[in-house]
Amino acid sequence: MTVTTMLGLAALPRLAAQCRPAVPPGDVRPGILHLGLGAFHRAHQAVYTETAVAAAGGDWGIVGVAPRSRDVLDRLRAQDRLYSVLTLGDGGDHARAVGILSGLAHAAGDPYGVLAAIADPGIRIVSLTVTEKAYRLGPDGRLLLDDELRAQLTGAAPPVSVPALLARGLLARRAAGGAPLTVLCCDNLQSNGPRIRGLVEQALEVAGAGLGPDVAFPATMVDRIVPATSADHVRRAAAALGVGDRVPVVAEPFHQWVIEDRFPGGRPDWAAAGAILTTDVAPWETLKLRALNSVHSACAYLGALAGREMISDALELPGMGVLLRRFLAEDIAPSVTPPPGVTVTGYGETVLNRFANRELGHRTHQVAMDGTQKLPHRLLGTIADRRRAGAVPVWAALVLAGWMRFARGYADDGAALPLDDPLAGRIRAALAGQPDTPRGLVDALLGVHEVFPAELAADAALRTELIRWSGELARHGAAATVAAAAR
Ligand code: CS2
Repeated sequence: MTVTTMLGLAALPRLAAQCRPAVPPGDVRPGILHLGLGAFHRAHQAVYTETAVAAAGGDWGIVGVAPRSRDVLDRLRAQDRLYSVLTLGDGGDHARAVGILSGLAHAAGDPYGVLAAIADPGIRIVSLTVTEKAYRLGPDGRLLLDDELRAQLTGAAPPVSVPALLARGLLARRAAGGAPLTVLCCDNLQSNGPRIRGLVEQALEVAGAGLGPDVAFPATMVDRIVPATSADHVRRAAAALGVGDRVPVVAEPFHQWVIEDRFPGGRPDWAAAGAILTTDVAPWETLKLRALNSVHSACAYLGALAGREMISDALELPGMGVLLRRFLAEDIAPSVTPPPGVTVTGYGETVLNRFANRELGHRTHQVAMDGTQKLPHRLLGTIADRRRAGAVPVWAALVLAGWMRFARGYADDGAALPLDDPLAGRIRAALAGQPDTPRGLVDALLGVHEVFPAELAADAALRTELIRWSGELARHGAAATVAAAAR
C-alpha cells in the first residue's frame, strides 16, 4: 500500500524551496479576520498578505471564517491550516504552499465566537469574500430585510448571516473599547466600500444603534481568475508540490489588487506584494466589472447555450472574438472612464487572452451561476448609462438576452442547464406566468423587480432589442446567432 504524505507542518521539509510558504506557518499573529474561506480568497488576498508580511513584517495573520459549510475548514485543520496555490498556464504548473492562516472559525456553528473575534483589538481588519448574494441587497442598494434577518440583528436569533455578523460584531467591538477597524469588501460589487457601509448602517439601525467613528470601509478592486478545483487539479497540485493536498486552489498567473488606502487600524504592506494603494478605486472597479466580468458572463451564457463546457471553448465559437470586441468598443468603452494610461480596448485584449487560458478549466456553468446577483453590477450599469446617452447597447442586450434564455433551463440542444441562483424560484414563477415566446420571456424577466430597476424595465427600446435577440437565439441557437452577429 502506498501512503501519500499530505501537506501539513511535518511535510514542509519535503517541499522544494520554491514551494514552501513565504512565512513560517503559525508564527504570524492574527490581525485580519476574513469572512469567506472560498478558493478566491485563498488564491488572492491570502497570497498578497503572506507576500507582504514576508517582505515587510507585521502581525497580519488571517483568521479564516467559513460562513456555512465546514468542509474546507475541516480539511484545512487536518493540514495545520496549510494549503497550496497551483498556478496554471505559465509554461507549466507551479505550486506554492501558503502559511498565512493563523486561525480558523465556523460562523454557522459558532457565531458568537466570530463576534468575539471581531471585538478583539488584535484584529484590525475584517475582510470579506462571500459572493454578491450574501449581502442581501436589493436593486436600490438597500438591505432586503425579512423577519429572520431582523431577528438576527436584534439578538433574537443567532447572527449567522453576513449583515448580522458585521453589525453585531461591530457592536461587540464597541462594547469592548472600540479599537479602530477597517471593513474591506473584496467582492465584485459596484462601489463595494460605500455600499457595504450603507448596508452596515442600515443593519445597525435595525439593531437600534449607529456606526461608530473609527470604522472605515475602503473600496477595492480584486482580480484573479480562480476556477473551482477539480479532481484533475488536485492530482496536478500533488504532482507539482511533491505531497498531497486536500484543499488546493488553482489560479491563473495574472493577479491585480487596487485598494483605497484608508485603514484606521493599519494594514499590511500590500504594496510590497504588488498591490496598488490609491485614493480612488472607482475607475478600476468600474473598468473591471464592466470590461472583464460582463465579458465573462457573455462567454458563460452564450457558451452554455451553445453547449460549450469551458470559458476557453466559448471564446472559440466562430465570431465570438469579433462580437466581444464590439461589445467592448461600442457599448462598454463609451460608458467607462478608465484609470490614466489604460484604454478599455487594450484592457479588453488582456482579458480575452486570460479567458483563452485552456489550462484553467473554468466552466461556463460556474460563471453563469447567480446571474440575478451579478448582472446588476457588471452589465446593467452599462445598459443604463448607454440608454441615458440615447444609444441602444446592442451587444449588451444580446448578453442580457443570453442570460434570459439560459434562465429557461435548456441549452440549444435541449440539454438541461442548471439555474443556480438565489432567485431561481422567483424566475421560474415569472416564466410560468408568460407564454414561452421571445416576447413572453423578456416581459417575464424584465418584471423581476429585484433585479431590474423600474427605469430599465419600462424602457421600450431596450425591450424591443431584447425581444429581437431572444427571437434570434430561439430560431438559430447561440452559436449561429454569434456567427451571424459578428459578420
Ligand atoms: C467571474 C469572476 O464567476 C464569475 O462571475 O466573472 O469570478 C471572475 O473570474 C473574477 O472576478 C476575476 O477576477
